[in-house]
Amino acid sequence: MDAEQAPTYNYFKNKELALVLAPFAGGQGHVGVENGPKYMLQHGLESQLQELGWKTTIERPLDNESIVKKMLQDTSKDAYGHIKRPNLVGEATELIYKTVKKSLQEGKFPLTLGGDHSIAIGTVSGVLDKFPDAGLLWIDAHADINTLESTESGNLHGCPVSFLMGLDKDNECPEALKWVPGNLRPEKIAYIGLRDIDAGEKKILRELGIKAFSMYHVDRYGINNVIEMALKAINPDGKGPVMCSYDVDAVDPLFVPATGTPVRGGLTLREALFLSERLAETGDLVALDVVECNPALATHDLHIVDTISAGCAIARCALGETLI
Ligand SMILES: [Mn+2]
Repeated sequence: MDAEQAPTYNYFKNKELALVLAPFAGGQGHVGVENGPKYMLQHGLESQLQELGWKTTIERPLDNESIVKKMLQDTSKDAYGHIKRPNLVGEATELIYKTVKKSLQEGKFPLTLGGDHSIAIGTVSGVLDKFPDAGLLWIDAHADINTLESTESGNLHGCPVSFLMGLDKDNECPEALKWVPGNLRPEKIAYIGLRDIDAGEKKILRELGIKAFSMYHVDRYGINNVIEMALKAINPDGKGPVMCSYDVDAVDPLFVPATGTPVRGGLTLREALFLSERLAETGDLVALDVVECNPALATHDLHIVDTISAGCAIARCALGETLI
């Protein structure tokens, strides 16, 4: 293939990486998930990625006076009906969106470290801005597709996919979240790892025909067939860009105990890493999130080590680390 035909999105060739830190907890109720990025850096993630050949720069979109002030304030009044902290989430995700978009424009692969999963409202919107046809692989125990109407908890980390798809458009939407383009199409989404889905979410998944591989499918077909089917669905010719938003709660709590909404019966650590390894092998990956590591939820130190090292390994494998 000559240079002109080479896809312009092959970030694995240039190996420039923007480590986007998203220490954000406003999409859910547990304190501590904002420390995920700090712990992953302390674990040595940046130098590990450099050893894989990546040139790294660190981006801190939330080092912003207004958002820092808001994150420290009492947010109990930031509500929209029973929806919690819509203004905080809206402002933070817009900052993350701009950073991811800029990184891609500069030829850098954005690896965003959460923080809770609401940050994906920003990261996926940034990717779709650069690559409108990108496929989205959402690896998670949960579907995170509740609408403002269907969410029972009112926590926005359970709603990012519905915002990305613009499912709330007909309803009133909190002002601070109106920046979200909401142009993600159902045929461009595939889930892996699901096992705790609300009734309202099941209805949405079925009605929109979204490809969803639960743990049942992992057991039935094996992890290798599941990721091939998922990639085929969102990237049929195997030539388009793919983004992955990886919630560490997809992995069984035996391996990843320190996370906000653990659900038993999840991926083994090897299955989890295999997904990352396979994504790297395709060369089509253009962005990755690793979210929901919450060191504060560990009941002993080993839980922190297990969780953070799993999160870092998920990132490294997706960026080219191989066993041999
Ligand atoms: Mn999630």
